[in-house]
Amino acid sequence: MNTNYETLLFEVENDIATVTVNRPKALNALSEQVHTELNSLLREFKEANKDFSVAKGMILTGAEDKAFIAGADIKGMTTMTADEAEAFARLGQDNTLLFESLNIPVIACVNGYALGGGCEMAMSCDFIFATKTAVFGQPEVKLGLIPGFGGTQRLSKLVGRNRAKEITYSGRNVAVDEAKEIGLVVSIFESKEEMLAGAVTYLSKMMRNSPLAVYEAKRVMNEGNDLVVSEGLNVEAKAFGAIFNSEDMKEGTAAFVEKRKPVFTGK
Ligand code: CO8
Repeated sequence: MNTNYETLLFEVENDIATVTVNRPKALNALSEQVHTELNSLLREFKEANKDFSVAKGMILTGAEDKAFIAGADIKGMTTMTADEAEAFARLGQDNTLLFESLNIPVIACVNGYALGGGCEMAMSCDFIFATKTAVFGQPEVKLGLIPGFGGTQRLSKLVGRNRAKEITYSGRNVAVDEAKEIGLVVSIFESKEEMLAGAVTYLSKMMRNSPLAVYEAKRVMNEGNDLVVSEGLNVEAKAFGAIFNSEDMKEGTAAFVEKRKPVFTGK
């Protein structure tokens, strides 16, 4: 895999991949270059990791302490035409869909500002950890814009439509305690170091489970999010049946009966 990017850092340690948006001087704002590089990285990773050989969990974070991602790059947007802006929105949206389609759990580790596009990227991860200084929000209307990397859709699904409208129409900051209260954030940590260590601990625990079963749970839950319950139940039943053909299912149930720890292979 190509791991050399100008605006991203990518490393894998103990089966956990960490993607860091690395433009700290611009508070990690999402320029076209960031989204283009992220698109290449996620596509290549998805292909290479079909058998879980690259990583079994992923962390998305921002370089340094001040910001996770302070939004789309406002300076870059000032010269865009309407067509270019739509293409930029679609590129960013594609990256959110890529995070959702990865076969492993992805935790957004939010340090400092997660505004606009930053909040949107975090919401496309499986869940969000945050430091006590984290600040969320969709301030686009203050710039004469609307959210364009999925915020008009995903925030409602996470916190309810009325709360999402109130946050989006006002463009106000949402402090981390409120973000946890409304279900946007799962856990709050004292510092970035503690948060990253917490994410590694959490992912390591999940990695003792069948990677295939975790992926199927993620896939079915994400797919079901866009369906009415009866259709979602159909997707669930099909996946529940299909997983009975897996080696992991046979190993997991046999290990229980034989009173031993399972050894999962992701097959
Ligand atoms: N884009 C570009 N540069 C940024 C951004 C940004 N979003 N945020 C911060 N920066 C830059 C600043 O310009 C500054 O650079 P310089 O020193 O060269 O002037 C540097 O980062 C440090 O920022 P500040 O000096 O402003 O730091 P403060 O501590 O004073 O303030 C804030 C921090 C409050 C986070 C402030 O920087 C801010 O308000 N940033 C903008 C936040 C925002 O509005 N985000 C939403 C952007 S719009 C968006 O995300 C739309 C997504 C969908 C796009 C769809 C495609 C068309």
